[in-house]
Amino acid sequence: MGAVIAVAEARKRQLRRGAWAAAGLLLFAGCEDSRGRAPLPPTAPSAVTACLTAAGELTADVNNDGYRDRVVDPSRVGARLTITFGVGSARETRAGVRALADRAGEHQQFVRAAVADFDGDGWTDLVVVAGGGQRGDDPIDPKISELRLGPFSDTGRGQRTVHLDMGAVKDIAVADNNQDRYPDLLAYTYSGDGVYETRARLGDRTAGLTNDPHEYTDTADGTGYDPPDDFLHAGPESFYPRCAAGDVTAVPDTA
Ligand SMILES: [Ca+2]
Ligand SMILES: [Ca+2]
Repeated sequence: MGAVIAVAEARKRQLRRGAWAAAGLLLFAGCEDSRGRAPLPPTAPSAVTACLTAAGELTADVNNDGYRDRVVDPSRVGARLTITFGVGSARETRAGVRALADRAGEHQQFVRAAVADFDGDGWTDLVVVAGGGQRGDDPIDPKISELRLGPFSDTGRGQRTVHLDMGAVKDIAVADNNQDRYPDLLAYTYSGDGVYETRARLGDRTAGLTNDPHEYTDTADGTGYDPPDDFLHAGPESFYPRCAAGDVTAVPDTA
């Protein structure tokens, strides 16, 4: 009799586990549906030439849908990065840093984002850093510190996510730190005890951005809360040609 009860109990537990697993799958599928998926892996180079407008805005097809997208960041430190997807087309939509940080960045105190083709494959990549503010003497690492390799979606979902171990980052920007014409990432980082410093993470053909602390290049030490001059000279200008006359206005059919 005891053995029969034990078998019945085991069966019930099995059913409960199955029900939880099914619920989990449904929940996961729901998330993916509501936020969309990463764009399909590209099978050919982008038909849209990445270039800079006269106003210095980067335009490229970052989500590989054939439509030109425009990237601006008036803050120059990643705080107000905004991407307009499908500029001038019927499907034009806009996404700021919180939307690009996706679900994980939704409730964070601060979000920073920057774009560049860090791994040199021709597709624009996205860096997202998000978390709580710095309080007190000890640095607080961000909750999210990621490179999302492009093409990426309007919710910031890329082909692959690379975790970046950059410490307590506050601001980020793209720059050519080692003057090799390839984009690197500047990070304004809290070192603790009121001291901030600027570090560069170098662009890397394999990883996208180097993850080895020995590859850091300290560019300046600073105290206080204002990013140093390095950030004033950062931006996409070094890495892209000026747009030709027809580049920015040409969009595919808007059906
Ligand atoms: Ca696009
Ligand atoms: Ca890339």
